[in-house]
Amino acid sequence: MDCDECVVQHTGACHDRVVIHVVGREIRSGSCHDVEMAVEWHELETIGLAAGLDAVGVAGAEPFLETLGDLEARKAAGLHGGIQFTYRNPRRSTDPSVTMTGARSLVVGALDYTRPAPDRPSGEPVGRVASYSWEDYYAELRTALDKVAEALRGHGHRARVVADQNNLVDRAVAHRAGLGWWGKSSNILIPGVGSMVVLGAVLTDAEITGGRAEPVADRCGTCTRCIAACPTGAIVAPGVVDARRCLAWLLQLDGDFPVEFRAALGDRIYGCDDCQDACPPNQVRQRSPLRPATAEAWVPIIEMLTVDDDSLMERYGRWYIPRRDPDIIRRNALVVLANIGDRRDPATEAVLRSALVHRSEMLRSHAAWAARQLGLSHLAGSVTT
Ligand code: B12
Ligand code: SF4
Ligand code: SF4
Repeated sequence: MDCDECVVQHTGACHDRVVIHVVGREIRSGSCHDVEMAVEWHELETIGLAAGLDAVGVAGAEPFLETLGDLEARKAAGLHGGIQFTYRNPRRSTDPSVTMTGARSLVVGALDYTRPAPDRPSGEPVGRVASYSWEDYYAELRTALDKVAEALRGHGHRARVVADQNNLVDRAVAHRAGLGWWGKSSNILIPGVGSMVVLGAVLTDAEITGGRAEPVADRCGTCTRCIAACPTGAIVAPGVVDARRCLAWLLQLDGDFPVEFRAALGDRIYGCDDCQDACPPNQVRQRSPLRPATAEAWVPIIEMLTVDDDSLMERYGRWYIPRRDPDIIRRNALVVLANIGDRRDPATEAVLRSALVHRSEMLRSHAAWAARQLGLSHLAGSVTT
């Protein structure tokens, strides 16, 4: 379809936009000049904040070349530790136009998940869940970004929400949009909010007027608390995490949990907050969180090792679990039990006995390690660790 008013025959972007807009808005005339081309930033910002986002920003959708270089260099150096996600296809993850042809802008949203930490339940071994997983904050984030996307579509543009997926480097987008700075922990910190935010974006072919901000300058200064606080020394240089040592990744790794990091895991059953808990800007927020506390901060380890696959996945299925294999959750639970269990507790002994004869060789060997750690070597017998 051609535009009635343009002097030249339509090719390229103008032609594409006319077709899209005519379809999207049912414009009767064939003129691209009927179409509202640019969208005002203020409108999108108002919608995003009203939908519950704690910060919104806008950035151009040009490729993230520095991050492409970092992904490739870290992958080549092995620092990705086998992670796929954005490392599987770095070019796709760093070039928004691969996900949406003609992408021009990115509207970035951050949702603050700082909540007061619920007390650890007493009386039974419990695993600690990292605060970004106490609730499904990504669902909340996507719902809010959907509102922004709807508004863009209402203006006749294409819009697609991308949050914590493999096709966009979320931190780089937030950094370009001037939402925050890159901390030495490698997390993005938003001034006045901190790093305990989940990040996502709306990709759109719309031109957005206004709202562009300069990147936020570094505010870490001489602080190095996150580096010192990491239990495994995974922050190998400012802003660089070696995933092979990061507990958050090791909990998501397929296969055996590396023996050398099992003790350092402590009671963590999903994710790790140490580098963020140590961070002074986060502590300010943690002392006066804006939202009430919720439930899923602690999970019962014995129960995890007792219930069937369906019950386990029903309760923890929203976690990232390799191959959706419930035995990975049990594997992690056995390492936690080894670290915090009470050898005199009959329930602990019972779950170890049962795991030692499990059909999974991985679980048998983790159970043997746990038994030995707890001083119950006699249970392990000849099962190898
Ligand atoms: C892979 C991944 C992981 C991996 C690897 C983490 C990593 N640092 O790469 C693992 C599983 C370990 C992980 C853990 C966590 N993750 Co994660 N993860 C991702 C994922 C899927 C991709 C990240 C990526 O591409 N990294 C690539 C590398 C190259 O980027 P980078 O690490 O940010 O490196 C930058 C800096 O080094 C900076 N840089 C370069 N030179 C220098 C020099 C200096 C001095 C400094 C300071 C910086 C700097 O440039 C690099 C980018 O070009 C994103 C989601 C997404 N699609 O983007 C979420 C994401 C990054 N994770 C997130 C979260 C919440 C976490 C955890 C806090 C969860 C938890 N509590 O357990 C931890 C934090 C661990 C940590 N310290 O990073 C959030 C981060 C929010 C934020 N405020 O930054 C994201 C954005 C998910 C989301 N959409 O909300 N994660
Ligand atoms: S998430 Fe935990 S293990 Fe990973 S870098 Fe931070 S403190 Fe270290
Ligand atoms: S702990 Fe200090 S160095 Fe690390 S991210 Fe926070 S402010 Fe920056």
